[in-house]
Amino acid sequence: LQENAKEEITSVDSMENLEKIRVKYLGKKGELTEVLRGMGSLSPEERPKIGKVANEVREMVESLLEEAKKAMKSKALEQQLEKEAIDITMPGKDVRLGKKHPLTQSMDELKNIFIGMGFKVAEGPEVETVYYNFDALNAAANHPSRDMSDTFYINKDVILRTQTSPVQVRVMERVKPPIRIISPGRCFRNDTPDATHSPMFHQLEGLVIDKGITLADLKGTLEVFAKEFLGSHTEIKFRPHYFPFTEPSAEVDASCFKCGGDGCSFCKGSGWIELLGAGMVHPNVLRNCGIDPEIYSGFAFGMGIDRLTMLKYGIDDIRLFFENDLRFLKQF
Ligand code: FA5
Repeated sequence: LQENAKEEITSVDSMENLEKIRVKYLGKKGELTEVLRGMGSLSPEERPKIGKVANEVREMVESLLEEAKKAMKSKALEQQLEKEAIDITMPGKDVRLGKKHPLTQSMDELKNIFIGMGFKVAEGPEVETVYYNFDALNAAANHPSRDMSDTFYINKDVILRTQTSPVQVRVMERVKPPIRIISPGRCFRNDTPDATHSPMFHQLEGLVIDKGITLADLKGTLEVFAKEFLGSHTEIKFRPHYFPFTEPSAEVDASCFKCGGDGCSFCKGSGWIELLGAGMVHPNVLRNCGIDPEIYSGFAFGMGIDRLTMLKYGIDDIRLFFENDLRFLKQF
């Protein structure tokens, strides 16, 4: 019986069959159980001898079963591990890293340049009132930029801001001079999209108010900005201009760093590129904000971030920024 059991157990091939063997020998009607049950009919002398042998056989069969069970379990585990093994020598899949949008990169860079000069960053709402966007900025009641064809009106008093200049007013109303802030953000104009116009674009406003601020301070600040953003060989020049909220006002051009002044598609052969609008804050604007123009003076400037970024990277169409074409975005 022991020999048979041993042979069957060692050649078993599944848990199910192992269980069958256990039942066959040790189950209620098992062969060994029968033997143990038959002990009653044995003589008192035979009983302990046979009993001892039968118990030994039972222990033996039990331990064989246990061993076989263990072996089968570890074999199954091994097979599973082999099946699910990972070949760590295989080359990995590319992890594609996301990047900041080129406009966000420009904005970060611009912020760093001005923060380095002691400016703080201020924010204002994109949905703005006519008062902050036009009236407080000294824009005449019939100024053409107020027209529906230039400005998106929500209602007669509320618009999408056409410039970041209203943030100047909001800051001056709230903060006593000295003031030194920049304000980057989105602006909206009812412009037909083309290579250099988008109905949604980005500006960065700058404002400095203190005692004794002059045009020379404006010039020095913008020179540092232009050299840092476009390259140390960059020069700037001021052209007289008109803005309702500055007096005097200027448009500021940079020497065309793309061609070193020889003329190229960016400066159309002139050697200069328009960068931004700027000027000394108009006394009326200071008064509108409760600042005495007899005591304080200041300058302001506003630049188009989209156009500056186009210039810096040689991008020839503003619409590329907003089409989310990865082939374009991946290059920055
Ligand atoms: C202004 O908006 C003035 N607020 C700037 C200013 C601030 C002057 C402080 C003086 C003192 P302007 O309308 O020129 O100025 O616009 C400034 C810049 O915004 C332009 O040079 C251009 O780069 C950008 N811009 C204007 N309209 C669009 C548009 N539709 N798409 C892309 N960029 C635009």
